[in-house]
Amino acid sequence: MTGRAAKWDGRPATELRDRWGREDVFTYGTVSSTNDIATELAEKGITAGTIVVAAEQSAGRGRSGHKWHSGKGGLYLSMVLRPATLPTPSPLTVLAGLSIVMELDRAFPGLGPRLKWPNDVYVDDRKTGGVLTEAAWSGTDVKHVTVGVGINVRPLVGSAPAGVAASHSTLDEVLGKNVELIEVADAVVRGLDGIGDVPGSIPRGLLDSLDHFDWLRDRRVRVLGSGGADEAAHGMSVGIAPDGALLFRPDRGALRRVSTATVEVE
Ligand code: BT5
Repeated sequence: MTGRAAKWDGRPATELRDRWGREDVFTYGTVSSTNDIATELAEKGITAGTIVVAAEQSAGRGRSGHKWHSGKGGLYLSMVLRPATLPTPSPLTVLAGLSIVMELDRAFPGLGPRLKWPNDVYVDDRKTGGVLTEAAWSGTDVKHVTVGVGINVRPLVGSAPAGVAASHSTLDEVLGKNVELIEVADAVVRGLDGIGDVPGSIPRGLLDSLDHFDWLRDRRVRVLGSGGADEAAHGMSVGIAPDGALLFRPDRGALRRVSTATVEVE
């Protein structure tokens, strides 16, 4: 079910367009996924920087077909990017996550957000948000990219599945107050705007921050390959490389770079 709404968070799209300084912002009540809408708009030629924001999602999703629980009271926002090139693998997801975490840190003193490689926003050692980057290609040329961001703001009411209910955090609960959704959206938009044309690697000026906000650094982890738990490698997460790869030191063997994987702490 998708319903274009005149307002989001009580604000008309025109106000959000002015606030965020761009040609287009599309506001929705309930939408399947803001990434779907943004990607459809991108296919039709909408300008870079266009934002789609919804009050809730009926089919919010994460990576690899995971579900993203998207009840009312969270932020669900996607932005269209049109980078000239996109390396594969690309540092974009890590860069977007880092930029958002840095902006949340500035906007909400005491929150202490962190990036859990590659795409999770962690607060209070639990997952508060995530980034989903989806690119459309024409052969080897990138046509457009949609970066979707979900952040838990209000407490997730009853409908959250048990696994999520046990392992998430929300901004309201950690800060002990009603956080304004618009302030969360402002921080996310500033973070995404800061990416510019997607660089081939994370800019030098951000590498200290990458290290500082890296939630996995110096933690014991298991890295799950495509074979699932049976193929887990155990060791230490030691950092993130400028190209966005996780640096993992297995218990046996040399330091390795991991570009795609699920990482769990032990
Ligand atoms: C993500 O995937 O973390 C990316 C989430 C991106 C959501 C945004 S919302 C706007 C845009 N439109 C969309 O449809 N998506 C984007 P991943 O790393 O695969 O993590 C997914 C996992 O997080 C799930 O399998 C659950 O275990 C957990 N999870 C689901 N909903 C959650 C929530 N609300 N809070 C915390 N954890 C959640």
